[in-house]
Amino acid sequence: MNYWLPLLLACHPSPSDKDEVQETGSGDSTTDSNNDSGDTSPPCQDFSEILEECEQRVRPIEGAPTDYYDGINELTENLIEVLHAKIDSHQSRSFDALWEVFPQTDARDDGTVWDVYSDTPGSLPSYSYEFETDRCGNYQHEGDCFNREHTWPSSWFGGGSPMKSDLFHVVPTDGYVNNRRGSRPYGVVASARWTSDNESKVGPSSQCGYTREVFEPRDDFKGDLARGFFYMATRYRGEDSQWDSSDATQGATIEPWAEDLLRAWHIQDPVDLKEIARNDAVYGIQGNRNPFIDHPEWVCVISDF
Ligand SMILES: [Ca+2]
Ligand SMILES: [Ca+2]
Repeated sequence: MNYWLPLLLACHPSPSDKDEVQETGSGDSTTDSNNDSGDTSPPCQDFSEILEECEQRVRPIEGAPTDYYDGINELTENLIEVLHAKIDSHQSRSFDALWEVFPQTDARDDGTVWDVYSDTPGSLPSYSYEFETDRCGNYQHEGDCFNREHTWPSSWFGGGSPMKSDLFHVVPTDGYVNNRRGSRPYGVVASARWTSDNESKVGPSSQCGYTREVFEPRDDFKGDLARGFFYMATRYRGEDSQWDSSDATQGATIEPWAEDLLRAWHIQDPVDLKEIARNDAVYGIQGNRNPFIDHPEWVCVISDF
């Protein structure tokens, strides 16, 4: 289906002549400026204002399934634990099988692959893929083929099952862009060192408290990817003893800077029809749901992923 996505406000500063933002040194995400020392670099990005608006701006979805969440609501004590128990023990497919199920979960209206690293909502993308014939394989350039992207990078969870093939975080994306992302955390790029055809970016982070390289997806998909992270933190909560840490995560928990970022993206890019359809499709395959697509308002209630 085609639909209009809301025009999203990009609220990050546009750096002019500096490639790198300055370290704040404090790691304090409430700092909103590092400009008091007389340098001319743009202020680092801070999300504290938008995060305060979570409950006002994130509204419940009309028509969300009720049977699945029987007895669970935003007043439920230990909501994240209760949701963990609800979505745990899903029916896992093999990693190989994902090639076969992607047409059910990630097809555009015209039957091509809906790749969030190349899609350009509202206009024709510069390339598109057929599910059967465009699987990677080798690639040298953007547009060569698609593969299976772990949006929560596999090195962060040790590559094991069932995480490796959990469709709530594995999506078909261009192989070359996937490779440029590597296992960088998602973030907001201060000054792009590389930009994909759909303006996904790689470069140093502009966020207060984190200045290393990040991958910034297109605005239209920031919320989608954030809700995938909230699913992962909930589904695998307490089952992460074999997981590695990363700059953005410790086991299945999300580090404060990354959690601020993902919560902001959740607010800025609300649940849309693409995600609702995908949640239903994955439910048909795995037997579990992403609660934060059905109930985005629950993200505001949970204090720590
Ligand atoms: Ca979106
Ligand atoms: Ca956390």
